[in-house]
Amino acid sequence: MTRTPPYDLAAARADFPILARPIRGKPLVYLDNGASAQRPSAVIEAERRYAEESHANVHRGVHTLSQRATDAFEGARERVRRFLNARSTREIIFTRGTTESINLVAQSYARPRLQAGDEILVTHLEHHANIVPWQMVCDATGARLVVVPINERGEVDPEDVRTRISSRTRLLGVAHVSNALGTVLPVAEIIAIAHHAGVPVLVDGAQAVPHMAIDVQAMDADFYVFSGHKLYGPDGIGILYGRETLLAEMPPWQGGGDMILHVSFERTTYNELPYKFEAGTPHISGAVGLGAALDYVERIGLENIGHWEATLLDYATQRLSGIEGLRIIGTAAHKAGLVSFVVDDVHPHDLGTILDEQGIAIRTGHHCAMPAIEFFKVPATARASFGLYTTLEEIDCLAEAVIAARELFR
Ligand code: C6P
Repeated sequence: MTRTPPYDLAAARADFPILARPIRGKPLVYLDNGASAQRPSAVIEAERRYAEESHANVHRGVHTLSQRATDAFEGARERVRRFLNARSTREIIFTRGTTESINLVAQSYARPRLQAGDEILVTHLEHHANIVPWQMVCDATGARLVVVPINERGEVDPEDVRTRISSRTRLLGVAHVSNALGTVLPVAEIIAIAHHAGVPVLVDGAQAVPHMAIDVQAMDADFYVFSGHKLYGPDGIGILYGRETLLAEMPPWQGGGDMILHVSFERTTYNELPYKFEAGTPHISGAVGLGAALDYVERIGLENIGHWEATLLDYATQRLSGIEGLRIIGTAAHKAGLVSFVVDDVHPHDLGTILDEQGIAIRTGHHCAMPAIEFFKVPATARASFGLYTTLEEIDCLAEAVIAARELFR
């Protein structure tokens, strides 16, 4: 495998001002992109320009700024539609992020349909955001959560999805990429199996969108959710894609301004899609920043980014697995750009603290995926997650710092 990035990596790094800031007097080695990616100047500038030139509330005023703000906001919605290849902007709902998107589907799609004895299916490697909202609606309705197992590499066998689906299964929630293990799940195959049994599928795309092009029509997802901040965009903004026929049948989740057509004390009628699900003033500048982030990653090319991250993953796997006492957690055949690991005699939190002293940012803990981590019988892992600006030299820094930490604790 050639180890040359398919784009100008130095130029891409220069697009991210924070990467030039020393941390604890050392050059920053930012390997916590799975938690939140950094923002390029194009995103920071787009938000600033919006605030300086176009800000007002959306959908409300006849004045020029309100119209400009509305155009910017709705332009961002169309940008997201193209990014996901959704059929219509009516299928694109702005939310605060992945977590809120899943809660919206749990409360508005699942809860009104669930009866005692019904089942919601999830896999063993889900993030808490794709477990707890379902547990909450199960508690409220008497439905139950059924879990599709993972194997010792951290993979989900689609056949196990088939055998866990019953006549009571009402929805399947599945990650596209595991944040704790890096596994890329065969979501199109899993969706086909679920649809064969008449079960709709929500795909948690939080960890997938930064690494690969997404086509919700090709994969046939019913719901697809992600957050702006993991995709080089702002925090506090995210997306719920929903198939229009399903969204149309769902009641609003939150009530307030913008989601109504007419209000009286006797009866309120609701706005059309997508506004029915967007109560209150939205995060307008966040949507603008998200649109700029999508422009940015598509300019570099998601295929190019995925290609480079595969090289990084391959190199990191080689370097780390060569370290005595280090065990990689999550060894799926198909992984995205992150490595979770444990090191004999060094608690992951200690490792994270020691690495921080050298300007190296990794995440340690259960990564909000406790069942997945506990499956591997470890209390926590250290996780290095890569971005489009990660270099091979940064992986060398990581490996050398891990070796030094291990020496320290011996
Ligand atoms: N995972 C991580 O370090 P929010 O917080 O709503 O933007 O995203 C939640 C979420 C949902 N699903 C998956 C697969 C995720 O990875 C995350 C966020 C971060 O892995 C923070 S816990």
